[in-house]
Amino acid sequence: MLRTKVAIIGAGPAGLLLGQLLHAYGIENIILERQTPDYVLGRIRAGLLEEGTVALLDKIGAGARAHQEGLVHDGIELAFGGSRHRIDMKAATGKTVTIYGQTEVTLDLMNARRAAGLTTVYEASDVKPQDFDTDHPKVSYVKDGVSHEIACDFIAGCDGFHGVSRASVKPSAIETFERIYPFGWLGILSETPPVSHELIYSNHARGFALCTMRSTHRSRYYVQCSLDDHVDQWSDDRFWDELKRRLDQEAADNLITGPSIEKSIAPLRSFVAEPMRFGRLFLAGDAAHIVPPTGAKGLNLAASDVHYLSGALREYYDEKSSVGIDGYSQKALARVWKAVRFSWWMTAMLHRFPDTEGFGARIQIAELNYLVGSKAATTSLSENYVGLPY
Ligand code: RFL
Ligand code: PHB
Repeated sequence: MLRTKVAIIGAGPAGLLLGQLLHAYGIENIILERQTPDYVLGRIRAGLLEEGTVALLDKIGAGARAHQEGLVHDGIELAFGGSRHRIDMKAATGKTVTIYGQTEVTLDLMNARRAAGLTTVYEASDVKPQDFDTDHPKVSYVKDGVSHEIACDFIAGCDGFHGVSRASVKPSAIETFERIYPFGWLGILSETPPVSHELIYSNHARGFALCTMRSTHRSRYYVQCSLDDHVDQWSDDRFWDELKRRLDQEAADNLITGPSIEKSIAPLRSFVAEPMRFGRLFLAGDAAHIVPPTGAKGLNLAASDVHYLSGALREYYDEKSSVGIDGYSQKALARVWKAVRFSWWMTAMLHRFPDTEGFGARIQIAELNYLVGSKAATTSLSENYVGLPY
């Protein structure tokens, strides 16, 4: 039987970052991933990193490209009532955010892992965390039709929302909290320069829209859509037309359109599982919680979780202390819930809900006007958006 200290399930950002942090602390680990490396790299998801996330990449020596190629943003724009209003986050908090795609973060982490000679088993099927309520946990899996087992001290479930880790916990040990929103986001990626230097979040009677980017020549745009919509109902022309209608005149006039190179629909949900530790199994990232993308917090929460978890495991091995691992769940959840609240609030303020008409729409506009006109409200938005301290 193979043996390691920490068996990590999932080679998304949470699993890969955890693996490198543990390696930096001298704690050996193996990652098991269901998909191929190309499949993992092909998932177009997050685009915005908090300073704390970039600092973690730096800590493990994988931050160089994020600094070279990432776009540092000092603020965002909020569009409503036909005009745009800038929120200067750097002035409010002294902090910035970095536009750098999840695909690039994942690639940098994969390269760091390969350079360090650490094991990742891709295309591992039937992965099962076992005996984590004993002192001798193990993970079984099948690779190329052959069954294997890894004996370990701890299991880290970094396998996303649909993973096996959370599903392996007996239902009576876990409590979940969920809100499903009555709409989705239709996103496209195009090889076109972004319409504006900074992100534009738009509240519009036709629904929310977001203008973001991956680089100075690659744009990412989203429009709120119905949960019943299918991507094939959305031609590129229809998408561009709808986006323009949801932007202010200047942005609509400046928008450069082009063929989409990716188009997908994502449902929006808030979800938290409590606790995040079950004996010798820890959950981190999307395996434990989901936020709607409106606040750009998902990937950044995965990073703060694994920061806490790696620190707790370092304490366990270096100082022979269980204080860190005993406190992991509470520490992580305190930050998670603040981001869940922020993402829910941003979502509620910016989207059209079935009952937004009339009163609800007026309240949204009043809130947005308050936000851009009040230093206290601008600071509150900013400190959450750039990322609360770890
Ligand atoms: P992941 O990325 O889902 O990785 C989990 C990995 O586990 C593997 N896996 C398994 N492996 C072995 N056995 C099994 N049984 C397994 N089941 C699953 C999977 O194949 C996968 O490789 O979770 P992780 O690492 O926790 O990372 C979380 C982030 O991916 C996620 O929070 C963000 O993408 C969310 N998100 C955003 N986050 C931000 O911080 N900023 C953003 O701007 C942002 N924009 C977004 C987003 C997510 C979006 N979608 C599509 C959900 C925009 C969108 C549209
Ligand atoms: C993205 O670039 O994909 C992105 C940015 C900010 C968000 C959501 C998504 O709030």
